[in-house]
Amino acid sequence: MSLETLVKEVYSSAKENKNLFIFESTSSQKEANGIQFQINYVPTLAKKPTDGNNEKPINPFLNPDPALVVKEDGNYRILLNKFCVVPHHLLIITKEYQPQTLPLFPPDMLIGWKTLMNAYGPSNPGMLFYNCGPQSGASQGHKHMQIIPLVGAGVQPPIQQAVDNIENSKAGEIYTLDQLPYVHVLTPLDRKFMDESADAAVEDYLGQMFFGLLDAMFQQLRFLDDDKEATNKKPSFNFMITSQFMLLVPRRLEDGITEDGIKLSMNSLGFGGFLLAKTESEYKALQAMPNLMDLLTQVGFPRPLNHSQELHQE
Ligand code: B4P
Repeated sequence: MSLETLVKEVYSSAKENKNLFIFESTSSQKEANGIQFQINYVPTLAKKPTDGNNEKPINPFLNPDPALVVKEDGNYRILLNKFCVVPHHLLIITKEYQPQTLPLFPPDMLIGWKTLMNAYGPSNPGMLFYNCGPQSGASQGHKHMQIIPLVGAGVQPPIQQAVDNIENSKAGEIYTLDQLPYVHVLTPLDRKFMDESADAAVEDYLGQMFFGLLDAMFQQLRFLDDDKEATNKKPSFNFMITSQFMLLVPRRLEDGITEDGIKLSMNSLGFGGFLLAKTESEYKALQAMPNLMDLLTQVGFPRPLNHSQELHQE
């Protein structure tokens, strides 16, 4: 059975048997620096069940609910997100405990890529993201990547609108985008090479691209001399990969504060162009922000303006 069919079947049965929570959302768009951000308003998420104030929080990924397991694959499990806003939201978790503070390694990247390419059908790849480290917006400490579908053939996340502005973009080169005022590094991917290559070559390629980006990210952080304390902390970053590109954004803080003084936790999805509001005041505060980029810049590292050109390409 194809992974796409398996995802649909396990999701339908988990939904029918109430093994997962589905949170209804409404969304609106708001433009910032030429990108149409999507603001998802999910009021019922504020009432999401928790495991109380346990001194030792339960690790939900060590013995996950079998009703949510889509597939066992070597050292990994592909699992449905128990608390989903977007149907068919998947997690790829390591079977054995590994900390979420580790970077992704080539085998993580390979299963991530293959799942991304097949979970929703080859013409509908989704977006994979990884919230790494204490300031990244992650709530679970057991290593997990996440994949959400992007509904509609060929659909890309809002951030693609900025990626499309790179002139003569070349796979494997590292870029920073003028529209993004926070430190980030991005590389377009050679999907044709990956479609036509054996797993071992794809794994090598993805590993090289990821570690190349990670190096470039640390290089950019070394340019910043105004926040040594933050850069010396355990590194946190948000990572995403689509069928087109990889993006890394280093994180300084978990929460941003809106003009109205409302605290909002941000994860990788924010940098892909998807923002989340759990209360009406959060939703209104996001809509009222003069520039949503300010929120992302607060939780990332402001980018020094005079470096924008010299870091443009490698
Ligand atoms: P983390 O990396 O640790 O954290 P997160 O995605 O930021 O979600 P968080 O858990 O902080 O929840 P939040 O209220 O912000 O990921 C852990 C993942 O494991 C989450 O997806 C979680 O739901 C899932 N999980 C926890 N316990 C589980 C279990 N027992 N079995 C299976 N899965 C389990 O956000 C709530 C939901 O909204 C999350 O799914 C989040 O990914 C999603 N979301 C966040 N921003 C969004 C946006 N802009 N648009 C749509 N959805 C969004």
